[in-house]
Amino acid sequence: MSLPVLGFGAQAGDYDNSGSIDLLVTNGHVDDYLQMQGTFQQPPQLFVNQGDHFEALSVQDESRYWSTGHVGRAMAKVDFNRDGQMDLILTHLGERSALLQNQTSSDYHWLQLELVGTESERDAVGARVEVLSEGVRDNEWLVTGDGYLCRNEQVLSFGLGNRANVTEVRIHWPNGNSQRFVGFLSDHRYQLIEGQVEPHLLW
Ligand SMILES: [Ca+2]
Ligand SMILES: [Ca+2]
Repeated sequence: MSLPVLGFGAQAGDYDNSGSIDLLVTNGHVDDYLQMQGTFQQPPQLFVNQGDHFEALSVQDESRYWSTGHVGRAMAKVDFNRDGQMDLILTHLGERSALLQNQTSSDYHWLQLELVGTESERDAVGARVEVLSEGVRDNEWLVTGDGYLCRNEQVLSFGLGNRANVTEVRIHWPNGNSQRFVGFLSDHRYQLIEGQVEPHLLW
């Protein structure tokens, strides 16, 4: 029987770059009532997208972070080590913040995009991005206000699964203009500047 949890920070993200977006949530109760007998601290959860349902995954790691209780609050996504896999920063009550390095063993491909507006506002918040790879079209919006008490790294990260060939990227900028970019290699991060023709390889 699983214990009830109270969720705070939550993120939708493709932790293994399979192309299916998963769910992550940090938990912890609001008050440390004596009668609650230890449920003030609760473990975080990862729910894996199985197509028609989500399944809780028991995450094993040396730190035992995922199998022990915390009073979790904010959860933000960042790829701090630039390996294409989404890492997490979490804050807690009564405990130092945590930086969790994603050590998932995965050969799936990915593409990361940073947008810079010129005619649109510089952060390009509100842009819609389409990535076409091997006949599959993925969509993402560049938004702000990403979660409880936090903001994600401002990058759009696409898990491509086994699709290594990116055909094109279409940006629908906030001011209504649309633009098409080509010439991408998967497993890299690019910067796309509104009005410029070529994508800029960052890493
Ligand atoms: Ca996934
Ligand atoms: Ca990473």
